[in-house]
Amino acid sequence: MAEVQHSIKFAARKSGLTPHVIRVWEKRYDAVSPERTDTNRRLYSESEIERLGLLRDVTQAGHSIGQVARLPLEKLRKLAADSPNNVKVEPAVRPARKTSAAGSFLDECIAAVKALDARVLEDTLKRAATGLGAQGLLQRVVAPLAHTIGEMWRDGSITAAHEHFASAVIRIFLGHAARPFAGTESAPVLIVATPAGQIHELGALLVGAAAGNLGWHVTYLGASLPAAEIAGAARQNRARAVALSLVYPEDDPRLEGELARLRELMPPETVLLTGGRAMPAYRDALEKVGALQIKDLPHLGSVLDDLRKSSRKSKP
Ligand code: B12
Repeated sequence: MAEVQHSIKFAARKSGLTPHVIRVWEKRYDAVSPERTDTNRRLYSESEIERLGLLRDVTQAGHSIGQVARLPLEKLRKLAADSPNNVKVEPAVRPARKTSAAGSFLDECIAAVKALDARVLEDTLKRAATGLGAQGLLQRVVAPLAHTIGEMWRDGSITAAHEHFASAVIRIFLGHAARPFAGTESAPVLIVATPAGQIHELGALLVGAAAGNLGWHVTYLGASLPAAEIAGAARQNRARAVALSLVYPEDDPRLEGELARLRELMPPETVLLTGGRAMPAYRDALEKVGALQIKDLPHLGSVLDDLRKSSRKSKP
């Protein structure tokens, strides 16, 4: 009996990919070879749909589509089963394209990334800062831009060079953008870093820029710092809080020890704040050290306000 064949819509729903990603993976990487109807519509077999789902899982776990697209089904199954993030995750959702000002700044940024045009990217970020204010720039343009770039790299619509380029421009821009936000001498101090093993830095930069804009005195330490260094900086600057960004990996066995050491070495009154896409994976370890788990930048704003109020009250 002939195998049942399905439409691209069905294949997308079952595999958790978008039809756009399926087409790109087919055209650029030969990931699948669907049959065609008389009217040239794609038709996918059950095994091709399984293949697409597995490709989604392994790319989500960190393999690039170029490396895995043509692997035989058996190998893909094994790779997915061995992958450290072997959990079904919800299909990635790209930020909805709005026709709002933020949406069009975001579109312009994406076009500049595709064109590798640093001048246009910087200029667009500057205009977004003026048009939307600092928090609007960070929450509605830079954060969704980082997510979109990650998705586009994963689905193969941009290359690693585009991703590196965008990260470099955003990093420099946020470094400069944070300066005019720097708080006064009497402002409470926030130390921002990522712990050892966490090299993704944009989340930490976003947090530093957001806190600086809210009047905090930010000491930005950068990425992948051992606990003793972070704690030393917290003691030296009498920090009210330390903010850590956790992005990738989600299964680093050393992180629990790093967090415990940090809590032990930091002044007891310094509050530990954490956020980032990998944060939920370390929930138990974070609870053990009493870290506040903050879901996004607006939430950070209200936590920082509360901390500020409570330090004012406790001052003689
Ligand atoms: C830039 C980038 C890189 C750059 C990093 C450069 C740098 N110096 O930072 C480079 C190119 C080096 C890189 C490398 C890799 N990357 Co990368 N990268 C990204 C990208 C595009 C942005 C990363 C980032 O900084 N995000 C941080 C912020 C912007 O996002 P967020 O965590 O959701 O945080 C939000 C909030 O939670 C909040 N927040 C963040 N931190 C904190 C902290 C506090 C205290 C608070 C309150 C809030 C807060 O701010 C954000 C705003 O909403 C992401 C895409 C993405 N969706 O994030 C992929 C991504 C993180 N990378 C990924 C992967 C797989 C890799 C590699 C393994 C690729 C490879 N095959 O080599 C390597 C890993 C390197 C390593 N050893 O860790 C995957 C991770 C998938 C997974 N399983 O989790 C992602 C998600 C891309 C994807 N869609 O697949 N990457």
